[in-house]
Amino acid sequence: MNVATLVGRVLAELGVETVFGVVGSGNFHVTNALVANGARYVAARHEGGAATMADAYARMSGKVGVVSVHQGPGLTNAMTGLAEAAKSRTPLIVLAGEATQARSNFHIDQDAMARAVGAVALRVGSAATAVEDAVGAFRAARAGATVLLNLPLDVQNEVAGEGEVWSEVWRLVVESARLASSVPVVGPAPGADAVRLARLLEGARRPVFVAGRGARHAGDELRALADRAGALLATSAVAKGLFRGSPWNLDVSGGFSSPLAAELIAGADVLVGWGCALNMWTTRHGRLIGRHTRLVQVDLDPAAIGAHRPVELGVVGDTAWVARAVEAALEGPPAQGYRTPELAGRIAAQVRWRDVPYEEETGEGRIDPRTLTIALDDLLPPARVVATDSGNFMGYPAMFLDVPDERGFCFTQAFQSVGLGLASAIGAAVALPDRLPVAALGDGGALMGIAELETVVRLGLPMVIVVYDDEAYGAEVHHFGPSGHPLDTVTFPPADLARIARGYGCAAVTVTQRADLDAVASWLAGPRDRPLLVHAKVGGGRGSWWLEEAFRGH
Ligand SMILES: Cc1ncc(C[n+]2csc(CCOP(=O)(O)OP(=O)(O)O)c2C)c(N)n1
Ligand SMILES: [Mg+2]
Repeated sequence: MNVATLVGRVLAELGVETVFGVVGSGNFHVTNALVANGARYVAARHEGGAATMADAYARMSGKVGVVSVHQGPGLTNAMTGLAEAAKSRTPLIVLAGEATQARSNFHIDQDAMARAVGAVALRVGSAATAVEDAVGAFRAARAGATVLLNLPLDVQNEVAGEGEVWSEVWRLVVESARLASSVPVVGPAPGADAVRLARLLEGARRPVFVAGRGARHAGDELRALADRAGALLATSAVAKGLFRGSPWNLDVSGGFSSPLAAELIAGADVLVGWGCALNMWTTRHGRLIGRHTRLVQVDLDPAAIGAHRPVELGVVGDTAWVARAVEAALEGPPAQGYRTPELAGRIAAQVRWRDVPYEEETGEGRIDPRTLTIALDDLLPPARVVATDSGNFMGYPAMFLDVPDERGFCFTQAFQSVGLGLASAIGAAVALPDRLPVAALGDGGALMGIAELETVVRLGLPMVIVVYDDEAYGAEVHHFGPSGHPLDTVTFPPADLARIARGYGCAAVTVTQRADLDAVASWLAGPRDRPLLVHAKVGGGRGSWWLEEAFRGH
């Protein structure tokens, strides 16, 4: 067995079930070894797509994502997806061939590439260390790193011993399997800080919890604690869906908040961020935090406490564990807190965006994106996973599409790259085969990532791809247009996206008014044997109201 084969086998033994990639000579053996040992290989058409699929897969499955690429250009093509994964601390391993000879056409400084985007660069050093190196990469990923595991071409071909190597593998496998189990990682004991938080909550009249990525596993614990403390529940965008079904759910805190949600979050007297950075997005640059709101942050990472804004109290520890500790420390009967009967009625009637009245702007061959999205929300089955691309349109799916839980929304937006949405939806679909995958894209992002449409068709994914087509980079149009700048660089002639999609093997419909969505209902009725692309010609007259917020962040 050579080293490449050994590394693939070790990763399969560690529980890697799915690997995304584009195979060339430098990652051929490692990928085949994964497959030979039971992993599913998903061929992407571009490494940027492969990396994003693996990222989305990891987020939605809770498992380590693995992407396999050729040395040099295979890795450079993957970089945007890797930057997104690293910024989101997605547990991900990139298996990349590595040309160590400086004169090779494929040679680049791969370590520097990885470091530049916040990934950790590791290497399989020799046949003697191959098992340890592979396990080390898996463990680093498991702990929340995006890891580049370089596979130098000469080392790949070394012969790896069998006997003693395998006993070492099994020892490490058992150890790592423990790490990989679904038990949340536990940080230092919260102790006195948890008690302080309990006292703060006991004194609170209007507590609000905002849960972020670091609390996606802690929904039950946070609901239980919120019930005791009388708190309202919200999430950052990446944790959307976590509190679905609770009558006290305000949905997303930040630019996507409905007017009522924003009012109630800003009205909190104690606001606790759970595994949530409390960054400019989640707080609308601080405007969702009232002048007298006492701010608390709970995070596994001590460096995250107060990183974006000063907090009165920081509690270091796993969010589920801290929530349980705080609940145990609470004294007295459950408090009413923010949860008045009057407020329950207002939340039920007004907290959803679709219940906020608007003046419809459908006409002249273009559908209002709000009307479109609300209609889709009614048509699409609840068991869905929604992935969005970036752009002006992005707020519509984020605000008007309901999702069943925290695995219903795949938001690969830490790097704010356009073009990742379709691949995100593929990774999410592979992770959650029992749900209807929905990709929400702008025309710009759709055309940037369109190579993966063939992947959707080839995999037979029953995906609904909604393209909000304004024939423009709408984000730029709405940002620069009002000041009178020329917009020729950011506007495009019409493209027949439905026809393009049919060329890839999709079913497709062009939508300019509500009635055109009947075709979506027919597709949903079955057999759903090919994906459906909904080419929605949306009105481009106005920027979405959250966009202004986005540009403040530049
Ligand atoms: C890779 C990348 N290139 C460029 C940008 C800048 N940018 C932000 S939004 C946007 C427009 C996207 O257009 P589209 O997908 O049609 O969405 P729209 O804004 O029109 O709704 C661009 C080019 C970016 N964020 N990422
Ligand atoms: Mg557009």
